[in-house]
Amino acid sequence: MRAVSVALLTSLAALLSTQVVEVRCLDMVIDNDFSSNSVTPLFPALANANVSLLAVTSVTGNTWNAQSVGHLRRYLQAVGTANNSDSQRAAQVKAVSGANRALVRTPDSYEADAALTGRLRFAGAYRPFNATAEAEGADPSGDLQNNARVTLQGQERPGPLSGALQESANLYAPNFLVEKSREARAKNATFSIAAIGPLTNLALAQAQDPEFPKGVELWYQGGYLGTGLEAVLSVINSDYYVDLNTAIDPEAAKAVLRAPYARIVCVADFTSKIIASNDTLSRAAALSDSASDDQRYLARQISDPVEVGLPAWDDIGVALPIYPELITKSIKVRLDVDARAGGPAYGKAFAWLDDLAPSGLQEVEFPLSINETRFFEIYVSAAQAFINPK
Ligand SMILES: [Ca+2]
Repeated sequence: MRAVSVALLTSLAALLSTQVVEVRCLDMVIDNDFSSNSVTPLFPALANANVSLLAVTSVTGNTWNAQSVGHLRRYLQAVGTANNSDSQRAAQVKAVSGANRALVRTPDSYEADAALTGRLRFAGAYRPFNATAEAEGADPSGDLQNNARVTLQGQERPGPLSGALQESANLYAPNFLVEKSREARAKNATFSIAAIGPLTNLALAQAQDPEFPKGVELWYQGGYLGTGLEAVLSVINSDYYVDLNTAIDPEAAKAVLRAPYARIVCVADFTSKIIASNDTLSRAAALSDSASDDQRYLARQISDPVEVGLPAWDDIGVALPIYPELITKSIKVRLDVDARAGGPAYGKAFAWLDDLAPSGLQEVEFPLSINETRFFEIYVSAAQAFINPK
């Protein structure tokens, strides 16, 4: 009997120690083109104590980088104010400014190519300059020469920078990423980048240090393969089924997706089908009676967005590296981006099975579906950690 008990205890201890080892500790950077109402992708990373968020980096995409990093700083200030461990961890996160423009594409080249390449329903920073909208606080677009302008007004404006935000104010994202990869490689480790904007910062990091990709697990919200048909099925689809991050900077996307990252996952087409229900949004944005101004501000990002009903593209792009078990079906492909300007394939991704692919392409994991119920549970509880903190 005693021998059995000892064996049982030993195997229990082994089981427990295995479980301890299996708690994921993830070093992570989120790289994004922040615009209005884009705080929610930060929540799952900030709310999970097993995620070490090394920084959040900014890039040009939906708007110019200067405006994007302004939004980011405001979001990080709002999440860092509650007196609990999640908020204290969030207050330590760096905001790092990145590339001001794509490698090659500009608003002018986008317009000049449109007769051959076609148009984007939403063209982000490549939309024409709109002085009236910008005077009212809208995200800047067009006028590349003056891309450092910031139009944030009222509650959208970040306050004076202090702490981690001040310390990181003069960092530059490509340099920062190169350094983090060097540090990881020196420990024979990797860190994860949730790249939920154009890949310009990563392409610039690679140009600085060809070894950079080897220290990085890349999770890219882009590389859509099925847009050809989906985008013509309805007007809404022509907005939702666009590989915008790739289209904004096709040359960067091609360079990055061909580079030897430790892992590449393209979080693409399926995300455009995943849209939070009104019930999910109201649970995520629920406030207590004693909510602070910052908590009310964060709740409005969800409950009163500039545009309603958008897919959870970026939220999924950040959640999957933290919770890869959400993926229910995935394939492996060899993927490339067409970066030849002046034709309909410019900025579009293509893929092949291994044995049929052109040479020089990386293997890419391509999830096709996730556990949406569980994803939205994480979405709600992560938002509530900052909107209705305990
Ligand atoms: Ca984005």
